[in-house]
Amino acid sequence: MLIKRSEDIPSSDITPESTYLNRRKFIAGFGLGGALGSSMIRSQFDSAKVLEDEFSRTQKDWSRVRSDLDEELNSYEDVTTYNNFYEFGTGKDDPAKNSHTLKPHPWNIEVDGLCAKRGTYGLEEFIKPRNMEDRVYRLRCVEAWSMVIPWYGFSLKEVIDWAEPLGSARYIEFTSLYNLEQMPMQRSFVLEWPYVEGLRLDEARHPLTILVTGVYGRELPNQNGAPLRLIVPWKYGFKGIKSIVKIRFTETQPLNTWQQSTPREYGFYANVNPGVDHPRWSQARERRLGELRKRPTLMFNGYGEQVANLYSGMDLRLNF
Ligand SMILES: Nc1nc2c(c(=O)[nH]1)N[C@H]1C(S)=C(S)[C@@H](COP(=O)(O)O)O[C@H]1N2
Ligand SMILES: [Mo]
Repeated sequence: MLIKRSEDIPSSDITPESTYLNRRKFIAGFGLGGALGSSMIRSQFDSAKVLEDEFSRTQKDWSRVRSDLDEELNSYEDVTTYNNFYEFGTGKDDPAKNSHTLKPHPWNIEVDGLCAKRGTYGLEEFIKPRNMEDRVYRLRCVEAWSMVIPWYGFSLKEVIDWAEPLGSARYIEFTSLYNLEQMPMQRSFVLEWPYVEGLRLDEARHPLTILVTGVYGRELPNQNGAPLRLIVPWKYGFKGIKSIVKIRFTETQPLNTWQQSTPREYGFYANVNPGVDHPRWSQARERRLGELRKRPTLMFNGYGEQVANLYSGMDLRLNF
């Protein structure tokens, strides 16, 4: 991959607004150390020039993609310090604090179920043949906050076409890592582990659905679901399962973790829908991180033109 490991870069300095001035501060910051160990500082210092070049390249790219969506990006800081990843705690700042125990390399992906390519694949061979792209998508959490994030990944459709699902396959199921050493909080029973998600095969094949390996032009930090996670931009954030170890093609609808845990509150579809309230709060408005005033939530998170046809004829009150 072209991109830098995220831990090589102090997150506080990576924002879309980073200017020449910020970049200088960023380089000067290498001398400060902070919480970093000395070997880390040395390796950062050695690669400072490389990073500066990389940094100016990505800045250019971000201004282009940003104008495509016409919305301000959330900062790298927001994206990597305000997270949901219950394997590392239920607080928004827990994943950034606790996910250092996750080891995203080496990593294997198991492909299973109703398809021709069943087997276990190393992450590299699973990812390398795909068309990697930068894509800016909104992420809307069911808890009524949202962000705009520059992801780096590839269409899930590429994997599906490669895997050759059988005619009987109608759904795809994803499973996160279950590992008590890397995810010690899986000893507690906040949710059933491992975390599981699912999509109907036509949703999974939609060009907006991506598997993500990076964010902000850099390798996905552990707290965001390294080394591989799902993003389905018209659905609530909980569909975006992190640290995926298994993909399985099925005939029957997978039971996703949140539906299993609280079926009254979380369904299989989880389409962003301002007209269907969560039983304990409204879904009509959302707070974009960094903004004070709430904004109205858009049907399908603003992607209705592209995805509404997937649900024609369905009652989205029943299928929430
Ligand atoms: N394995 C796993 N995946 C997960 C979660 C989780 O707790 N465990 N939380 C989900 C929820 S509720 C949201 S909103 C998004 C948050 O993604 P982010 O932290 O990268 O913004 O991850 C989703 N994927
Ligand atoms: Mo969420």
